[in-house]
Amino acid sequence: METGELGILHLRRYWAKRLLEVEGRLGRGNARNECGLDFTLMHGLGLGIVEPPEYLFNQRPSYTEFEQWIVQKLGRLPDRALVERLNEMVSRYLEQPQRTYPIEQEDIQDSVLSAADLAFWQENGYVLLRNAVSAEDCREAELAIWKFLGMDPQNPESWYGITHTFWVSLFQHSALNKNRSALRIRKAFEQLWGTDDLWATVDRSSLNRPERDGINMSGPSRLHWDVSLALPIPFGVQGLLYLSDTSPEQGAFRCVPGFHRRIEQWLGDLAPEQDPRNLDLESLGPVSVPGSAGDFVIWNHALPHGSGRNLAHYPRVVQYITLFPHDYGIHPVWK
Ligand SMILES: O=C(O)CCC(=O)C(=O)O
Repeated sequence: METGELGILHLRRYWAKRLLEVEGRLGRGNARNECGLDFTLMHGLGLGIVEPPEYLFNQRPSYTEFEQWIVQKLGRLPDRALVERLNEMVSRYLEQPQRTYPIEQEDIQDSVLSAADLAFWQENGYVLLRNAVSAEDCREAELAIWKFLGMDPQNPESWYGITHTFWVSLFQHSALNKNRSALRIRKAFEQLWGTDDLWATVDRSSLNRPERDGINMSGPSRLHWDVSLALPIPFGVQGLLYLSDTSPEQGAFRCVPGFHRRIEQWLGDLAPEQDPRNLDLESLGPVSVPGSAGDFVIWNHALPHGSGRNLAHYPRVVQYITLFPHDYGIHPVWK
């Protein structure tokens, strides 16, 4: 496989596929099911999956320019150990069959979720890991977000400019990166997947403002799934880190407890004309999951979930972080 200056396998193919997509020429025949590979490569490199396609679509750069853009975004050359780990991941992705998760047998050292946490997880499909990150690290990340948005945490008038909606597209920041590599978060994901061979997402953050003039500003407050509902739904998890203390009425995360255990039956019982995503999911009984700054929520992606409406006085500030194995199942059909 041809590599460029950075020596990263599959990167050139990723670049070429995105450019074909811009031109509408990436047919089914052009690419194997490489969603998981593209996903892991971009997150593993530290870029995430939002900025690289945006840059490629807008600029249509040469491959050399793309590599230069990566170095400039990261503020450094990817180090040798990372390039080696990525290249090994690419080879394994292409050559070895996917594993079925969670893996029961692997022995995870220094666990952070207790037996009671794990029992709660099995039953409810979510779990709250207290003090996943220090108050200081949360504060750093929160301040980075306020600064990026050009808002003053002490001045509510500054919160309601027209440009901010809910999501915060700040990806490259040392405070956010530090949280992505927090040890307690890593350990919790290792316990739930059953492996320590995990990659961290480089995802967005969000700032969920108190409602004003009766306008709901709570982003994805409608309950939803981020995974395909084509059966079978492979095991998967998502996570968020509270950067500010969050009471239940302050737009806390919400989900339907235990739905991962009955989703397949529920989907199977729907009439063919019923679209699960457009049904009244509120009637399924969602709960709010409040937390203090530094607490981390992990949920099974089969749970309908969303943010809550913020009826309090201070924004809820959150960083999304998920750790995942490169070969976790992604259903090829989106439904
Ligand atoms: O921010 C939240 O509370 C929910 C986030 C969400 O719905 C999502 O990540 O899909």
